[in-house]
Amino acid sequence: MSLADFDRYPLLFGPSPVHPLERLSEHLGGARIWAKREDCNSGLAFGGNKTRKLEYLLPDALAQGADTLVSIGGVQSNHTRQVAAVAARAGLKAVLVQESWVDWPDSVNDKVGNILLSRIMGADVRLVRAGFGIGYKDSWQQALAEVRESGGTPYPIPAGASDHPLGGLGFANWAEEVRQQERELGVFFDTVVVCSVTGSTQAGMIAGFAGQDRPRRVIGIDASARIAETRAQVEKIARDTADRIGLGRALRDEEITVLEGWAGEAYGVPVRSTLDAIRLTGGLEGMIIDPVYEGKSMAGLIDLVRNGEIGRDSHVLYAHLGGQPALNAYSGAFG
Ligand code: 5PA
Repeated sequence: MSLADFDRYPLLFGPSPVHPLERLSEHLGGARIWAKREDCNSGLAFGGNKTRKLEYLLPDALAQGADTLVSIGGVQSNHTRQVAAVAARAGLKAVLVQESWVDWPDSVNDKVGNILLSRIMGADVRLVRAGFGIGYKDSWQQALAEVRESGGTPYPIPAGASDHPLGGLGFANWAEEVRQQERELGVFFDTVVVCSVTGSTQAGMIAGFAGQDRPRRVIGIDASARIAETRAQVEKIARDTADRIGLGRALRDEEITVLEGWAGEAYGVPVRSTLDAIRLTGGLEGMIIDPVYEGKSMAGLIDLVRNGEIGRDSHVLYAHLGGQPALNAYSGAFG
């Protein structure tokens, strides 16, 4: 099997845009930094990385005769909002379990941003009190059982569409897209920086790039503050995806890099470096990033360029994975 053998339901506008971040590169005074924009990859509710993953899960859901997509995330999950959009687009129902993953004292946290959008799109949004965790949760199993009991046919999508046999394919395809865009642009990105939490974004990239001729670094930045779990999940999904798309060799350990240091104390809670990265990127580029994910991976990129870990002659591709709607629940952080 190769990637091309898997069914894909087109949900994106086409290849997501790639462009240089010139003022940020100048400001940092090192590597040339570019961005590839999953935040504007589609017309579905502000897009994001899950829309791309769901291109490969949706055909499977339809083939199984499912009528309801059932998924899970935090109250301000970007993933569940994208599941709601994809369900609407495909004429399916969505049941979304929204757990209290983040201890964030904002009075409109469960009313604005992602959860508001999911409600607008007609999803059955269920608030459940339970802490952060990327594994299979009871609340999700229960939602699946309830859909079955009421005569529906659920299609289970785990957190971030990650721990799913098809979860890594979307970003394996992203790697192929990058290769084609590089050819058109006449540039080679030796380093890719990406935020990791449930893992299949980075894992898919690793598996996809591993089949290309020129090696490059894919640097994952943990945003969950649980580095061992993130690393294990990225490794598992990368190896599984590599097998699935017929890589024909085992991934080497050094191909799997997830760094800690920018997540702060807890998932979903921005720290100083997160807020600095958000302001810097907004102020220099007009590019908006969020306080849960991209602000943390950008903080990582900034430090790695400043300290020379990413060299001056590097061309870095920053994967902008979306997530801006959550900013509405974080106004207090920007006073
Ligand atoms: C998310 C995830 P992975 O989960 O594939 O590692 O991607 C991390 C990530 N950036 C990076 C943004 C904007 C994201 O939304 N979000 C989750 C969600 O519920 O929204 C799956 C956690």
